[in-house]
Amino acid sequence: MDPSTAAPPGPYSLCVITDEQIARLRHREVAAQALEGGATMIQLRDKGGDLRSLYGEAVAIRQLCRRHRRLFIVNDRLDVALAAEADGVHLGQEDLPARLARPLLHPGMLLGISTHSVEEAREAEAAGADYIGFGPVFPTGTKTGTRPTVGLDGIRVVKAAVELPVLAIGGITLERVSEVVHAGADGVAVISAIVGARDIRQATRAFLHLLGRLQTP
Ligand code: 3NM
Repeated sequence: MDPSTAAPPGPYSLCVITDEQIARLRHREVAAQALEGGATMIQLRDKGGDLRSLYGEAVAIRQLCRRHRRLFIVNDRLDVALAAEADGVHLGQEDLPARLARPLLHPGMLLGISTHSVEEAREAEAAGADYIGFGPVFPTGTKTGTRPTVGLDGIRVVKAAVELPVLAIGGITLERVSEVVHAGADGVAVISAIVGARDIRQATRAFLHLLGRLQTP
């Protein structure tokens, strides 16, 4: 297909989630390369570092995302999202519940919730989430202690149950994007297939190119 006929990517098309261990780069460097490759959303995710340096990474990535006009989301840390003036926060099922987090956000800030079942997806929607992550769609070695895989059927079922944009997550590779989008996902959230690639920029570009073709009506 002629790339000029592909639809522009929606804001939730391709969320690249940073991981310093996998990339062996700082969060801001992962984000910079993913943005150059066209990622539509960056999620800063750090399970171990100290809060002061996380804040520093968040401010740097916020500036990069503003420059590229892309969304910037902080995983887990509502305080860091607020302090760094991120576009939103992404919370898991073990974090502050969505109904408590929502009123703490500034008006217009995005709230994303990790969900693993239709029940959790409906609850997130009722609590005022703007989008959900749904997974793990496929087995993943990136996150330990994940719930059972939801598979492509899980995406179909959750899309029928909620109106919210659904970002498929967990084991998403370039080879699997097509079936995930055909199952109804509004976008994909990716760690290892992009952040672990030899060339993050190029890997992001390949995902975006494919998503653009698949999402063109
Ligand atoms: N959340 P990769 S799966 C961070 O199911 C995360 O909620 C998941 O990494 C969930 O793209 C996952 O390398 C890891 O599989 C995604």
